[in-house]
Formats: sequence, structure tokens, C-alpha cells
Amino acid sequence: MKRNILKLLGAVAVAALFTNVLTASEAPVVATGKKVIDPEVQGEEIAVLTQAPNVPPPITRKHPTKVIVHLEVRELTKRLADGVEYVFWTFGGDVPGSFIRIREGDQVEFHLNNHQDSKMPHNIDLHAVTGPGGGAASSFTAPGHSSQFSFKALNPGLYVYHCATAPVGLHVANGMYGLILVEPKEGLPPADREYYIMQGDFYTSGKYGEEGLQQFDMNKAIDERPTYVVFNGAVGSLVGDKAITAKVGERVRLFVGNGGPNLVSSFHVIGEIFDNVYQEGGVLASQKQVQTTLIPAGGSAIVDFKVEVPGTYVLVDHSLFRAFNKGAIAMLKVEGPENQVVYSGKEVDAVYIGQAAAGGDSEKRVAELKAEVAAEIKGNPKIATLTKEIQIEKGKGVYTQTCFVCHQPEGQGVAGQIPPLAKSDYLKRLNNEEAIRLVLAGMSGEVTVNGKTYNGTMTPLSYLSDDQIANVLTYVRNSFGNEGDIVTAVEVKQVRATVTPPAANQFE
Ligand code: HEC
Ligand SMILES: [Cu+2]
Repeated sequence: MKRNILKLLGAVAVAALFTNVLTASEAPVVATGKKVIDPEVQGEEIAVLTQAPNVPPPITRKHPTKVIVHLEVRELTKRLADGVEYVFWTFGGDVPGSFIRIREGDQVEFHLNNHQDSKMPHNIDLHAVTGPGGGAASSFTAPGHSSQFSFKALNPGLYVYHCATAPVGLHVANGMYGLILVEPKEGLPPADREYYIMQGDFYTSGKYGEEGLQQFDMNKAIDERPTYVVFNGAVGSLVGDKAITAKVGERVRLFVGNGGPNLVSSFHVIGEIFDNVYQEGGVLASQKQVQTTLIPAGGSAIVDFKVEVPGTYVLVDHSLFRAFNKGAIAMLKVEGPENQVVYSGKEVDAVYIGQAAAGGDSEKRVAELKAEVAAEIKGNPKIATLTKEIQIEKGKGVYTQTCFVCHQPEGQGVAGQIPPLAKSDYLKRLNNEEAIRLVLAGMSGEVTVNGKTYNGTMTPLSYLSDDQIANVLTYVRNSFGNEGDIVTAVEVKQVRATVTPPAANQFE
């Protein structure tokens, strides 16, 4: 506890230092109102800003112009995962912030507007800016205020922008980052589709998947132990019917950023090879035929590839526990004719597709069922059934993420290796306490299920939350032809208190 307080004090001290630096350098340039005309620019236009995964259209103009950017800061409660909410601080109402696209040589008149409902002052540091703080020194903006500064886009490339108000790490951890593309004079080679994807790590008071409004956890952030690692601000923001799309034969370009604040991304598209990578967001296609490209925190990369065969391609941070346990999964759905020469046509990524589909549908179903509960709440015995149904739907999500790999989609197990859960006489005999203990502590040694003997090992799954274990057991007890009781989170909590504490607290 003492250690935590010291850490927090340290952070506050550094933050204070930062504020002082900014205030000092800010003082001379505030509100001078001076306007310098760049002789090179012709005309004037308002920048088109887009929300991820959309990208503004390529710039066709052949001369620099004056571009006016209006970017609004909003602090908004939004979805981080199914049932999980977080107060995001945003540039443009979304995480990542609006995509800004300008041309090399443009003179940018930047307006940072901080909405009157904001609780915090904010500013902006654009890595594309040459000058103190990348604009931060001139854009410190209180709630209900607007700041203006101008810069010339001297260097082409794909740049991160972010808030740099103290404590900077906190503003970035709350989602204050986005991308600005300064197109080179000669433009980028043509592509059929362009998308905007940005990774970020989030630090919540509750564990992964713990429902409700989550607070920021400073200690996890300092220790670089994110609860969530996601693309475009939420788990599942680019899966299922929200996946990005393309047609066979098209060239897809991804503008990929990494807001951090802490992690470096090993960006990979399962089943594709990047034809070109503009490493670190520079303007040279610096490498060809790349499997995984490294994207620094506060950095970017431009990748492009032609899609040859239809299917679902899964985008991940190849630090795989981030992908499968913290949310760093997105999807590209490609439609069009099969090409048996390039690929035989057998679908391989069933695991990933199953997971995402279950998540999306389950969320809808849970919402429907919750609405039904509200309607039925007045002392109706039907409530019990509905609560059970909610647990089953939620448990299905846990099952497809955790148990599924071993026990298989229909709980059928694997002959000779993994016992079935479907109609398992063993499971049926277990009372709730024994079943909970099995999931928390794992299982090994000889076991007979439905007359067949198995001798394998199931690893302890104590990192799952009380709710997750209650729901998944309720799900398996009532699926695959099984019929059984509800398992409650309270029961799990009680059993957890009796199993070895270190295992139970492993991921807290
Ligand atoms: C890494 C693979 C793996 C995962 C993941 C896994 N299990 Fe198991 N499970 C096994 C193995 C292997 C056994 C048998 C162990 C033995 O032989 O002693 C087993 C046994 C069981 C049993 C008792 C035997 C039976 O078939 O009725 C239950 C119940 C069970 N697991 C439930 C679950 C649940 C629920 C989850 C997810 C929360 C899960 N398992 C995740 C591998 C796994
Ligand atoms: Cu900020």
C-alpha cells in the first residue's frame, strides 16, 4: 500500500513538472493574434475529418493550400467491451481521434475546441508539427474554450497526434490520440481501399470483462499491465458486421497507429503478407513481403497488400495474449471468387470467427433479455428463468474464449485426450462447489467420463472472474444436452477464498 502511495506521489510530481514546462513555454505565444501569410499557399479549404476505420479521400490538388482544421475534445462514457464502460477523453468524439489528411507544404490553421461539458483542460501535440511541443505549447485549452495556432506541414508521413496535458500518460491512456497523414507532394500509389486502425492499451480498476463503469487504474498503468489492448477504442470494434471489407483482387492500404501509452504493437494480419510496409510511418516503402511489423507507442506504419482469396482475415497484435485475452483482434472480410491455386479453400480460422460471432450476437441477446427482465420484474417467477438465460448467454462467450479450444464447440471433447462436457456423467455428479473448484484449481490424473478413461491435465483457470466462472459453468451445465442448476458469482467467491490465494490473485 505504501509503495502504491509513493508511486502515485511520484506521478503527481512529474505531472507538476510537465505543467510548469508547458506553462512557461506557453506564456510568450498565447493570444498574440498575429497571422503570418505563407506565400506558397493558394486558396483555402476546411479539412474533412473522418472517424475510424474511415480515411478521408486522397488529395488530388497539385499545390499547397491553407487547410482549416476544427477538432473538438469530448469526454464521453462509451463501451470498452460487452457490458464494460469507460469515460474516454476523445479528439472528435471517438477513440482513436478523427483522421486528418493534408498535403506536404500545406499551411494548417488548427482550432482545438474543448467542449463545455469537459472536466479537464486539454491540448494537442501533433508529431507532424515542427515547433515547441508539436503545438502543445500553443493549444492548452480549458473546458468551453477554443485555441488556434498554425503550422506548415514541412515533412510528409503518417504521424500520431495526442494530448500532452499533464499527466500526459493519463490523457493518452484515456484515448487521446489519433493520426494525421501528410501526403507527399507526389501522393501515395493508388489503393482500392484505405482504412484507419489504431491500437491502444487501457488500464481499468476491474479485471478484463468485469462489467459496469470502470475507473482508470494508475498502478496498473505505471507497471505497464494493461487490462485491455484494443484496436479502435473497444473490444470487437472491428469484428463481425463491423469488420472492414474488400473484394478479391483489390489493394488494401491500412494506416496503422499505436497510441500506447505503453505497449509496442507487433501488427500482423493472419493469412496475408504485406506487399509494402512504410516502416514507422515514413514515406519510403522501406520493406516488401513482411509478415509482422513493429509499431512503436506514439508511432505508426502504412501497409498495403492485394487480397487474392476470399475469407476472413484476422488482424492481431501478435503478442498473442493481448489478442486472445485482452481484445486486440480485428477482422478484414474479403468477398469474391475462390482461387484454388492460391488457396485450397478450406476455412481455417474457425476459432476466431466463432469467438467474434458469439460475442456480437450474445451482446444483443443479453441486452434483449435484460430488457425482458426489467419488464417482468414485478414478482414474476419467470425472472429466475430469465436470469439463468442471461448467464447462459454470457457464459457462451467465456466458453468460446476459454474452454472451447480443448472441450470443442459442442462440448464433445477429443477422443482419448479431452473428456466431453456434453452429457458428461462426471460433470452431472459434481455439485456446484466441486465444479467451481475444478475450474479454479484445474484437474489432472485419471478420470472416467461416460465409461471412457482419460489421463490429461486441465490448467487452473483462476484468472477468470467470479462472474465469468459462474456464467461459464451455468452455460455448460445447461448446454450440449445437459440440464442443471445456476452457478452464482457469490458461490464462486466463497470457493475462491478456500483455494490457494496466489493463484486466485494472479491477474489482479
Ligand atoms: C487446456 C485444455 C482445457 C481447457 C482450456 C479446459 N479444459 Fe476442462 N478438462 C481438460 C482436460 C484434459 C480434462 C481431464 C483432466 C484429467 O484427465 O484429469 C478436463 C476436465 C474437465 C471436466 C471434468 C470432466 C468432464 O468431462 O466432465 C470439466 C467439468 C471441465 N473440464 C470443464 C471445463 C470448463 C468449464 C472449462 C472452461 C472454463 C475448461 N474445462 C477448460 C482440458 C481443458
Ligand atoms: Cu487531454
